[in-house]
Amino acid sequence: MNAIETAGILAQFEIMGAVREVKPLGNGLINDTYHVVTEGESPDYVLQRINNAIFQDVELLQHNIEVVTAHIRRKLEADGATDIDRKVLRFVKARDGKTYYRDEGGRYWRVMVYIPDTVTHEAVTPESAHDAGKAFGNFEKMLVDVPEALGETIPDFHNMELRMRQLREAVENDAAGRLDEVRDIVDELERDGDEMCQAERLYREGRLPKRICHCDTKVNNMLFDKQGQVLCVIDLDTVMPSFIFSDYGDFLRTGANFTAEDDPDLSRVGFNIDIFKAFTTGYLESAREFLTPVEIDLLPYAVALFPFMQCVRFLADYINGDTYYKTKYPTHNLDRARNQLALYRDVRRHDAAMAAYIQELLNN
Ligand code: GN1
Ligand code: MG
Repeated sequence: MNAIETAGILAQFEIMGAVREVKPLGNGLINDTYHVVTEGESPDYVLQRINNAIFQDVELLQHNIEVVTAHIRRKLEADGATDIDRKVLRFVKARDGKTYYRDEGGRYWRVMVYIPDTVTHEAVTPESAHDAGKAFGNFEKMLVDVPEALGETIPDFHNMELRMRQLREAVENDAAGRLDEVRDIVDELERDGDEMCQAERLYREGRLPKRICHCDTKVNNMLFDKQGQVLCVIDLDTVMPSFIFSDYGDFLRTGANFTAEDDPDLSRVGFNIDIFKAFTTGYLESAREFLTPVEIDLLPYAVALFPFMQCVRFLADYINGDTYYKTKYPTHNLDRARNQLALYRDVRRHDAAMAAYIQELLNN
């Protein structure tokens, strides 16, 4: 993006101070993000292009984010918190009063105030896993009484029944002629599919709530201060109503795998119970006071659900001929699917150990 272009976009927002420099920020895969450095005492800003191919309803997306950040801000104020502008994001209004701007090319932009002197982590350690569990649990806790209904920024994002239907459709069509090669995986997924869809059934029976969740709980979606204290949770595009399993289970899917989700060497795939313990300890420190007994009982299910769901999604994409996920080589999605299946199996071997650990935490 050139300087004239950015200047034109920034001019649409009520920012203070003269812009000195605009440079790329972070390593997000979805949106384009820039750090806007200003002269003198004015705050710096973050400029983001919202990927509206993935988030198709930007109005709804920004509405969710406005409601959530305003609610968190009120909670922090009521608690007498200090440094509130470092603990919740602040979005800058565009000239028309909205928190986003659509340019002539149909691209969507938003601006937030940059929080200086922060640190992010890429690697999950027992310590950062504990802090992440506590931070994401606290995020959910602050949002249990959001006064307005929020929408799903990606409809049915973590709906396991939908993901099974998509797999069955892929199998039916066999668009890329790859089905024969993956029959054994499809059969294994079908064997456990019903069990993995229990959250949707419990929801229909009124026994499981949806709450406002983050739905992208990675360790790099938290900001820490220079002393190592968690400041806030960021990357709020997927904040939407979901089962709390989304936040709890998806963190462990990546954080507690001994290797990357696309490692083709399955001997390296496995469930790291130490990360599970640290994350669960932190999560329950902040979340146990609002979770229902059904939600708590199903935490081990949530740990299994996410590698299972991700296997279904990768495999369906492989059968469809790689239309959703970016791939680097022809069997990339297949390697990912096998990796997630291996993780799923290993998680299931820890069902009893996970339940026992959670019980131990509740007894203390
Ligand atoms: C996608 O792009 P990334 O890594 O943030 C996907 C997640 C998957 C993940 C698997 C919108 O997220 O749901 O878990 O890939 N996001 C979307 O690597 O589909
Ligand atoms: Mg991110």
